[in-house]
This record gives sequence, structure tokens and C-alpha cells, in this order.
Amino acid sequence: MERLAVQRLALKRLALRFSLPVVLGLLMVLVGCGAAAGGNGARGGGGAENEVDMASVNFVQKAISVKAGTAVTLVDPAATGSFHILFFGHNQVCAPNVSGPAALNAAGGITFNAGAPPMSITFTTPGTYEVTCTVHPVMNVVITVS
Ligand SMILES: [Cu+2]
Repeated sequence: MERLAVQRLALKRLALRFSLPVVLGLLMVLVGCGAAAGGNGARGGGGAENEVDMASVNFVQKAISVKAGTAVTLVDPAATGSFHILFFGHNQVCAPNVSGPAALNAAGGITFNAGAPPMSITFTTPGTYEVTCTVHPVMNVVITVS
């Protein structure tokens, strides 16, 4: 009898230990704008010009300007980056912009982990595009395409 009680207690502790990570994992999945998981699409090489760098909780650049048809390279450095999910929008609120690259309108957005290969996306239509991260409250960058 005593042994059974001890086993039950151990099981309970085990369940508690695993429930928090499971809940956190589910929350991470729900952070995106859409239901489906995104992942990275085509990735291009880096380059300081027309580059947007991600830090731990924000973008390094607050705004950049590029010519239409130019690729913007998104970089999440291994040493200073973090986990990010990027979409068109502001302050974690998604605002799809069909004039912009499809990847930033996709259900899962663009997911980055620190040290992920840089990703280049091309803006073909002039306009003002704001990109936000759904993980971090005030992580925004404005990309002006002329
Ligand atoms: Cu972020």
C-alpha cells in the first residue's frame, strides 16, 4: 500500500514537471497570426545594404528605405538574435498587406531562430510597409519602398 502511494506521488510530480513546458510549447505555437506553422521560404545571402537585423526583443533598424524590386535581407544573428515571428503589422498585431511579399502575409509568417540563415524578400510595389514581431510587444520596423 505504502509503495503504491509513493508511486502515485512520483507520477503526480512527473506530470507537474512536464505540464509547464507543454503549456509553454502550445503558447509558442499560438503566438503566430494564423493557425499553420510557417517556416522560412527561400533564403538569400546577407549584405549590409538593405538589411534589417533582429536583436533579442526588437529590430536594430527602426526604418529603412529601398527601391522597388530590391531585396531586403532579414538577419537574426546567432550571438544577439532571438526567436522571432515576423508579419506585416504593428505592435504584435498583424495587418496583412497584399502589396508586399507573400511570406509576410502567410499564415505562419516568417519564423526565425537566432543564427538562422538570412532571408531575402523582395518588395516590388512602392509603399510603406510595417513589419512586426508577434513574439515581442514593440518590435517594429518600417520599410519604405519607392
Ligand atoms: Cu521578436
